Amino acid sequence: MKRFRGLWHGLAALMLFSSVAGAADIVIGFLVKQPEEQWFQLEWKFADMAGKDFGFEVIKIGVPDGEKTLAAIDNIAANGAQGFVICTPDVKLGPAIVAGARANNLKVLAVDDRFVGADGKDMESVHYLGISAYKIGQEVGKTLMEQMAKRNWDIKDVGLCLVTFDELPTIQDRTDGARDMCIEMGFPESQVYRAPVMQRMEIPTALDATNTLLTRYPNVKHWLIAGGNDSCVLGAVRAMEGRGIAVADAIGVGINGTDCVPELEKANPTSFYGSILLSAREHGYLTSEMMYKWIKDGVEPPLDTRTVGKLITRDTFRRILKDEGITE
Ligand code: FCA
Repeated sequence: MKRFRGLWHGLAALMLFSSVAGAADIVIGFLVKQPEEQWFQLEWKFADMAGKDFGFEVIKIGVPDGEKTLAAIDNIAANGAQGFVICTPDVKLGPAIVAGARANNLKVLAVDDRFVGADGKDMESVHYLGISAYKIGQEVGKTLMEQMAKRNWDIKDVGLCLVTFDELPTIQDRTDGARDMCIEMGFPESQVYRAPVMQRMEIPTALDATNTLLTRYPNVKHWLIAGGNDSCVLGAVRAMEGRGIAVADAIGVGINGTDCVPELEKANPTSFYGSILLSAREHGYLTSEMMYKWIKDGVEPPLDTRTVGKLITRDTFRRILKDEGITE
């Protein structure tokens, strides 16, 4: 009897093992340009969740430049992947990424940042999931104008600081949307000032860009701040603090909603008013699920999927982030 039980346990273990091995029959890559950013950490977290739910393996690789991107594509193919989701470090790498995918017989889905072809146009034939960037920018602009209306600022003393990164179309659309909405709601166009960040959107690069701007416009008393993402706006907020601009004299609204959590958790409010929270779940989970079903069942994802965002502030972020599965 004892021997039978042992045999049975052995068989059960074997079955379990084969089902795990079977689960890894499908392997996908998930490559991101800035793995240190909370946004991308969350995309990975949700990709893993999809892998667990559907039974596929996710190989996660940070790809900060072109060389690492092309090496990662070869690497995941060598490790059995049949496709990958990617937020590229440079949209102009699009044609090279597509060539690398073809050479390795991999399917590719671009997330967040859409590939741009040699002709400078969006590569519309490459499947893409991104945000409704212009609309989300408009929400930033609307929030800034509504908050400004609550303060008794003389409009002639106000500047709109736009922390831009025009190299990336999804970012340009966001800052254009914010600017256009402010102007539409009555903000003087001549008081819109641009602070372009260099190379990468990070807090230090945004801080430097804003410092340059503040040096040029020392007479502005109050600031509205919009930018490509949370890091851009956080950098601007830090620059203003560094110049001694009072917390109440600036209003910043970010985009992502994931990289500003420590800021919103601070005991005392800063000028960072809130952020438009994007759906890391859809960008991580849904893209991975699409890739899995494409590989497994031949179900081709839609060519262009756009996601929306919602405002979070110090008052609401805890509840909303919990509902979205971002925090416990
Ligand atoms: C771009 C930005 C990220 C995030 C994403 C949706 O890739 O760099 O911070 O906003 O779009």
